Amino acid sequence: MRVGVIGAGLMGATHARLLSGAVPGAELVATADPVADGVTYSDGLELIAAPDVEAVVIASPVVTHEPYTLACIEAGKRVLCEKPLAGDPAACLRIAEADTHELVTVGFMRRFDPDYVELKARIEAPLLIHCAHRNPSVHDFFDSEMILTDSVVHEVYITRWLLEQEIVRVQVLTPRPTSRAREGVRDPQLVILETEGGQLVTVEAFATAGYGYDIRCTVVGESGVVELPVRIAESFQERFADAYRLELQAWVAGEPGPTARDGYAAARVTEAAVRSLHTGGPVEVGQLAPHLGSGLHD
Ligand code: ISE
Repeated sequence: MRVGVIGAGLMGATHARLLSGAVPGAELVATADPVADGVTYSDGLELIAAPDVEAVVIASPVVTHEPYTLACIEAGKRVLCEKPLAGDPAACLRIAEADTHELVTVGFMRRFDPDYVELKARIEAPLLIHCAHRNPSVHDFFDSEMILTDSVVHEVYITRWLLEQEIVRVQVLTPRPTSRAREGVRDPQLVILETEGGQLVTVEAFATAGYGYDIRCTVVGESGVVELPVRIAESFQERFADAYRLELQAWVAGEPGPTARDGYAAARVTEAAVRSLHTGGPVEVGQLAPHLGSGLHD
């Protein structure tokens, strides 16, 4: 598959490197970025239109995800779009509605992580999940809302995948901020998700934990507890190196992955979480667009 990568930042560079050798059947044929040196195109739309580009990876800023994803759908090209799928649920819905041929995959790579795959296989009659999402540090532009929309969105996706349940209610509580948090940023945060089946999920999100990148997940079931092994890394690229490679391999091989509907469902939950962050109370997620179907069991 001849792939073009839009965005030459951290994730674009990671995908481009993997596509140039680590992914059987893939060939990196073009890159695009408005400011980086050494790219094929400055405009992502030109890359999407290029006849030698069969499929596209979008790893550019979130505001560009909707126009680029829609252009790929229009051109009939498969696309792997980094998370979050778009900046708000309405944009995600427009993409999901346009994606009638299921050309869109969203970069929720954790479901390809071998530890999460094993965890899912061992879950029986789950009642509760406890998650922690700790980053050593984040960029200066990371604010309280991004902790939800950029970081916790992974737990939202992965708990829907682990439990095969939609999330119906969310509440965000915040302790006093760490002294490492930027002025006005609520870090850490405690997010409580409730599923349609009555399970509860807690997520401690700590964007400036300092000591390392540390992802935990403990599933409490009726007859036992299963959890991810503890693997403290320096960065998410290190912790999820296998997941990023396996995600691309699955995508190139045409295997199922996170869909545009998953991106839309996750955005609905993080939007509700942002509202809860500001009010402190629980917020209902509301019904997802029924015409998109369920899609929880892919
Ligand atoms: C980052 O954008 C990612 O996607 C990482 O997987 C996540 O752990 C981190 O919190 C995000 O900022």
